[in-house]
Amino acid sequence: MDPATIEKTYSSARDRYAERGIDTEKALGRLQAISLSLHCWQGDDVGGFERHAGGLAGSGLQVTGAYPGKARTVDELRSDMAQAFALIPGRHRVNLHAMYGEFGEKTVDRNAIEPEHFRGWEEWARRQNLKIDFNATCFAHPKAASGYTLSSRENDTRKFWIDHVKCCRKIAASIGREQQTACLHNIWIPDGSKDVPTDRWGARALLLKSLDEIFEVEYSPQQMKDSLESKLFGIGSESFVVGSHEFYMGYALTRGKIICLDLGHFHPTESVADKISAILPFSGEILLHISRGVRWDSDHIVLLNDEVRDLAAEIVRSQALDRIHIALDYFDASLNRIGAWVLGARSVLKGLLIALLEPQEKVKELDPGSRTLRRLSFLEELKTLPFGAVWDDYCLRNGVPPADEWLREVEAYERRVLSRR
Ligand code: RNT
Ligand code: ZN
Repeated sequence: MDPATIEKTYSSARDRYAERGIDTEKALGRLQAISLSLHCWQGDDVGGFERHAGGLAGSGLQVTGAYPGKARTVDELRSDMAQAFALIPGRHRVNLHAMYGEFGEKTVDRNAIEPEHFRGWEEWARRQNLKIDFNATCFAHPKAASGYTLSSRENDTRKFWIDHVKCCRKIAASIGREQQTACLHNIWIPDGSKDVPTDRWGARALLLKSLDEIFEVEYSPQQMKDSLESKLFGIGSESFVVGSHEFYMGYALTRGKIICLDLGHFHPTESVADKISAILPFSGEILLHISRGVRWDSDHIVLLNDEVRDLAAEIVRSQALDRIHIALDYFDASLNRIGAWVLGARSVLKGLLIALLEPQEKVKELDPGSRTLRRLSFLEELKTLPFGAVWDDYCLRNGVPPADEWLREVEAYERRVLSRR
């Protein structure tokens, strides 16, 4: 598509929206201010760069597919991520996991990792004008093979993971200090039981104790913020997950921590969009892991589906863009991994654009039950407005390919770089 056509189409789209009282320029300005946190782990199937990588056994995570060209080194991963960022409009963040440190020839166990192991990432991020978020890696390790980490009954194992998370928070704070804006540190643990447990209380009491010990060390929220990610079940933890939604809700709200809601971590018909207005009155912020579960928490690439649209609409209607951190979380190894990042990120941004193109006052006025038919009709009408033309113009302004033209660049990169791996 040539720029002149995009601009022309945009200008007629702008008029269509204006007729409905919607200012497309304002919406684009707001979209420009949103940063997504792009998960590095899509680039190498949650592998990491440790010398003794543990594999995902016992983690409840499954990556399927064997598409060639995955990143094998930190340089390859950075190059792949830079390529992805070049095709996503806007300024975004990079989400790291502790297993992606640069440990050189040494074996550095998880309870000994230091800020220095992430300096390379910091330098790269600075050059790329990206901010960093961070995650403790409480899986893919022999000490996580039992399926229990922070709630392990074995004191040594529990202590090991407590120390690991303490190291990670220190790293996050150091990153935040360097980048002069908070680094979000998320904790997800696989802990749980495949079959009927008999002591749910015991495991949860241990998790509570471990978390309290971890958070004894305080950091400035200007440097780092903590979030806790709940889950309903995992492969191998079907009967019991220690860090369930209720557990972390209680914990986060009583300790002033952020709750992380992953779209794949709830009952399939449960709406994460609905949870926002239920949590924000009690909590300053929320972290979202945008994912797409197909029949289970399968971590498929995010698409612009109803779930994403509903979630984006709810974020915007809540006037909570500054209180909600949006991260992506999926891993598909069956296709070009850079394309997976780009497609997912662009889909989320499109969802947000659609939400920003909603006339807020007007839709609120239509909320009363007596106006249901008018409300539904209006929302249906909004769906047919030409948001694609606004999106393409946004891409143009951001110097990234419009429509599906980014695909050509992903394919060229595959021929030029990935196919040689
Ligand atoms: C697992 C959680 C968690 C992980 C990443 C790798 O079910 O969603 O967020 O996907 O930390
Ligand atoms: Zn997640």
